[in-house]
Amino acid sequence: MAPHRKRANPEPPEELLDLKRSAPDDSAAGATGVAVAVQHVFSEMPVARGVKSLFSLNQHGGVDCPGCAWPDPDDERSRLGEYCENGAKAIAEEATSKRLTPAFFAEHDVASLAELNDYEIGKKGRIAQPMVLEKGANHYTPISWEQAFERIAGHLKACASPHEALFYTSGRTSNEAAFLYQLFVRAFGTNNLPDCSNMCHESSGVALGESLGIGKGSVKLEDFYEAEAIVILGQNPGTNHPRMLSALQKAKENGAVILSVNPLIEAGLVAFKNPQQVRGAIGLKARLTDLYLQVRINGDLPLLQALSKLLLEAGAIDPDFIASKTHGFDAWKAHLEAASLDDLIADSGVPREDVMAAFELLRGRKRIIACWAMGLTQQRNAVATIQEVVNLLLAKGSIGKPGAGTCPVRGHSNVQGDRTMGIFEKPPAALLDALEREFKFSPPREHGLDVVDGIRAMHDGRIRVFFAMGGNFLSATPDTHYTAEALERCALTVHVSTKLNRSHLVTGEEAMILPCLARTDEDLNSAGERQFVTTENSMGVVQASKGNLRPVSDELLSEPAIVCRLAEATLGAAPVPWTELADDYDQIRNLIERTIPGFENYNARVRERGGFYLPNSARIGDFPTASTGKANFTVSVAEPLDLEGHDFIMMTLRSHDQFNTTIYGLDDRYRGVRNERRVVFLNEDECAERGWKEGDLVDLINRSGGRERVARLFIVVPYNIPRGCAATYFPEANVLVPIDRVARKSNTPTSKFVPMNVVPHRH
Ligand SMILES: Nc1nc2c(c(=O)[nH]1)N[C@H]1C(S)=C(S)[C@@H](COP(=O)(O)OP(=O)(O)OC[C@H]3O[C@@H](n4cnc5c(=O)[nH]c(N)nc54)[C@H](O)[C@@H]3O)O[C@H]1N2
Ligand SMILES: Nc1nc2c(c(=O)[nH]1)N[C@H]1C(S)=C(S)[C@@H](COP(=O)(O)OP(=O)(O)OC[C@H]3O[C@@H](n4cnc5c(=O)[nH]c(N)nc54)[C@H](O)[C@@H]3O)O[C@H]1N2
Ligand code: SF4
Ligand SMILES: [Mo]
Repeated sequence: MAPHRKRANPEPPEELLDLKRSAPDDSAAGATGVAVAVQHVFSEMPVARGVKSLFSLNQHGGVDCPGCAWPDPDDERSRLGEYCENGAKAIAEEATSKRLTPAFFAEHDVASLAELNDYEIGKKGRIAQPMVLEKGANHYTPISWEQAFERIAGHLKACASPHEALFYTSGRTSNEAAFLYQLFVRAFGTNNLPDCSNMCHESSGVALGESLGIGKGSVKLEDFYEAEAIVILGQNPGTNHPRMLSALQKAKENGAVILSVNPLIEAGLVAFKNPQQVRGAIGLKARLTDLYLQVRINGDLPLLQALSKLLLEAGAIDPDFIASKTHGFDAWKAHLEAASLDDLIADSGVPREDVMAAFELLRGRKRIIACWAMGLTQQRNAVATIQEVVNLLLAKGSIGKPGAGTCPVRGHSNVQGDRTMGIFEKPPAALLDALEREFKFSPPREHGLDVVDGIRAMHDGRIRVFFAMGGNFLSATPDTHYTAEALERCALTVHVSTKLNRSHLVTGEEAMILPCLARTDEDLNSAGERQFVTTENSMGVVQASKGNLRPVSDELLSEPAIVCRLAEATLGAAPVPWTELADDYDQIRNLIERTIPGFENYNARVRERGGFYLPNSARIGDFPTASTGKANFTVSVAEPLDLEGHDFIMMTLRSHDQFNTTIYGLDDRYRGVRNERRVVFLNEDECAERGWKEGDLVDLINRSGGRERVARLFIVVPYNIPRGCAATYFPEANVLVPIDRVARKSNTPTSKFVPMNVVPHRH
């Protein structure tokens, strides 16, 4: 750590606002959603800019929403709003006309900026020019792009080995930028390419790869309209994928039944007032969930096994599909036959009558879609649970035909595309072979570091340079204080960013912020032509995104330009003509076409309305698994609940007013929590038994792996949540998420299963 710098607090400040409570909502969206959306946009920018940004959102030829990865309809799109409340908030956040000038950084030192909460930090505006934090300095000062690239290149070249650098990616980065970035990093000589997926759907990728031979989901949006049943596990679409509710509504109108599996009764899953329909806007609700299974945290695996056991016993399976397409059925069947139904039901936490009702709903239905998100992926046995979802679908013959299949609902708008482009610390040999063929260099073959192992490596002093393409590494990762120490041991930390965040404040010896264009910004090449980038959504559709707003500063560079200039400064013009590429994204797409499968005729096809679908083997009933060449049933043993001596299991969630670590506002409207984020939801009866009342101030403590972690100053909110379970918001509670509790095989932090105790707050 630099000798003289004042240390910035890595955690959001311990401060309370003024909690207002109301009963949780029983439906999502509706007119309030629209009003809130518009209010967010117009509080950040002039009306004309706001209108321009909203009208191009998710339109053909317009901007792909920088919010979540939910797909747009393939067919005609409504001129008046193919977006949701949270899409509008994402736009408000990035298209804001407020900007952070050098004067701002001269006025505030890094330690005092860290005393602001994340909401306040985000509201400061867009970063307007490259900034450097010199060794020992307390203030960021301006630096020219030229000098910035020279300085970073100097640090990279000073590494004793390329493996002393770590290159993180968040999931908003376009295909073009991601492709160039991984190419640069591999030409530099390492596969140290951790990404936000490591904390997100990594467990899905591993599970689906082993079971079905492809790490992505198999369904298209249209499949929702043909499904007979949709099971939604560990996902809160009303907040995190709001336009999924329109798809669910349509599915329901076409006769699908919907089962929700969640420890919380989430408003968006219960019912929906579609703001794009007159009925919804005037408040008429469409009921969505037919059966709500309120599992205990991580009770999903035993629940799925109980349901499969019942389906097997009833013969409600598809023997032809099982015989022709799968492997391992007999072992799986034997395993479930030997298991005790009573134990499985008890372990799931779901009342027996609800399990039986779910069985009855699934029994006669053959076209089933299973959707899931972080409630399943961020568990120690996440891979096993997701494979149990697949087992059930396989037994029902419910993959590889219309109206059926797997739907891991992805988070960031291009997180899936970034992986397709090769942002992966464990690259497949075929990708490296293709790079070697095309670019005539030998890419490193040894696996690189993922997020958790990268943090450990920094902590051990094995990493000199940390470079982040987007994201907020400090606040998004587990064990905030441990991660802060890790970052502080680097010689240089660099962030390519749009907005200020806490990762810019807790840094290596030297630090830089490189401000980039965002999705909505106009991206002009040297001839003054507007360039577009491309992204891949959660269902494998690749489409164009063309920004149309004037950037807040002339000093912003696009992400592809930043990669090209850094690459040139570090490696020179070989093996890739970097400068030419930054000026013509069609050329980048030509290189992608030549090295990544599925992108034939990329430039032409992505210019067609709605883009194109990437090939998907599982969608067409082909399961090229490495082990057997068939779809694999897998046997998993439900594990005993391991609280490591603590009283509660805590899940860390998103409120309705945030995008990951970006805090749009202070309300979680659907859960009836307003103007506060430092809350802990606890079971109502347990609160009564322990004498805890709403508003009591508590500290939360975790002692996993012999290290004490304390999250101080939280407010008790008695809530409808299973006994022994608790919930807090991410990132305030990340200080408690132990770095050493990770999912097996995927190494994902178990952010939905944090053992903890609640004690009265100590001043
Ligand atoms: N507006 C908005 N949109 C977003 C994001 C955002 O922050 N804001 N983030 C984006 C990203 S990167 C992602 S990954 C997705 C995240 O989307 P989600 O996965 O929906 O996000 P979480 O808030 O983490 O919610 C997880 C849900 O899982 C439930 N859950 C927790 N533990 C369990 C369990 O053990 N079993 C079951 N069955 N359920 C459980 C919780 O009650 C909650 O409803 O959203 C994306 N979209
Ligand atoms: N406890 C807990 N921790 C979690 C989770 C959880 O559920 N619980 N969820 C995990 C999940 S699913 C994820 S995906 C990660 C998210 O981890 P990250 O992706 O690292 O975090 P974000 O908060 O999405 O990053 C926000 C920052 O990205 C920058 N940014 C925004 N748009 C752009 C852009 O267009 N270009 C560039 N270069 N920068 C941009 C802005 O500076 C902004 O401050 O967090 C994980 N952490
Ligand atoms: S559902 Fe997701 S991608 Fe669609 S408009 Fe809303 S935030 Fe944007
Ligand atoms: Mo995510």
